[in-house]
Amino acid sequence: MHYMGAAVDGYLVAPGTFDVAEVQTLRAGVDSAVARAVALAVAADPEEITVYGPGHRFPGHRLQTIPGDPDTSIHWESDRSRPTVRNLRPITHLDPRLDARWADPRLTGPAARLLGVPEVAPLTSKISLKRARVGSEFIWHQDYTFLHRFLGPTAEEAVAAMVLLDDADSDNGALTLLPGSHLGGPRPDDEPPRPGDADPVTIEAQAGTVVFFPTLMVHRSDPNRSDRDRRALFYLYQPAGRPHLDERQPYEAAESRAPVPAEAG
Ligand SMILES: O=C(O)CCC(=O)C(=O)O
Repeated sequence: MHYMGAAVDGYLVAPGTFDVAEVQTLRAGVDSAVARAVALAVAADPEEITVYGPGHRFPGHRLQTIPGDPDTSIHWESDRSRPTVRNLRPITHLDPRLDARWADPRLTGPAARLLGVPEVAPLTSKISLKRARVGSEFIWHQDYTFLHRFLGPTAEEAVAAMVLLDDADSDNGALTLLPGSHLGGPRPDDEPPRPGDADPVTIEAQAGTVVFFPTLMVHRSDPNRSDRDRRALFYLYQPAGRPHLDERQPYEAAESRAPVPAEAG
């Protein structure tokens, strides 16, 4: 396996981790899982949908938990005339083809390496669909911010394995990372790179590539301005022996359990 990204940068890029057939299987699993969640969501009480107002960083976006599956939330894009899922979290429990990959050594090996532990366990999963022409941007953020609500400071002990389900480039909203930013501790959402930070790196890569990065890694992505989807499936790992995110009680005040974006960006 060829990895790009030195340890000091904090991330790893593993091109060709999944072959074409495996990517097709994951796409089919995602399609089925999203369809299942959407079918449940349409039956939901509209009162239970949080709509972000004009002052919010995602104005017009809606966040909805799934009836009967309250730990699962859909984040909708803003255009209501064409309801489009932006994110769904968690997702792997909704399809066995997605669940099957948790134990894949091509994911667990690099995740353990980045975390510096012998074994890892599932923390949570998510899909970022970034649909053609519709998929919106992710602002600069760290996944740490969202996870801290449940895990407290140990939220820094987790790694995302981002599996590209489509070729990604700057036109369709490829991920941009701030190398080395994981070493500088938590930062506010939407804060641009600081003087002294490394230059941002946009990961243009083919479907089947996996990008591994820790929760303190600052990252963002542009809207999808192309006619091509840019789907990415995330497996988040933590050191073995710790409970899944959905089994955790909130770390902070009780109100932090209120619906929060499936992602901070
Ligand atoms: O899909 C992307 O480009 C970024 C996703 C992300 O940052 C997140 O879910 O926190």
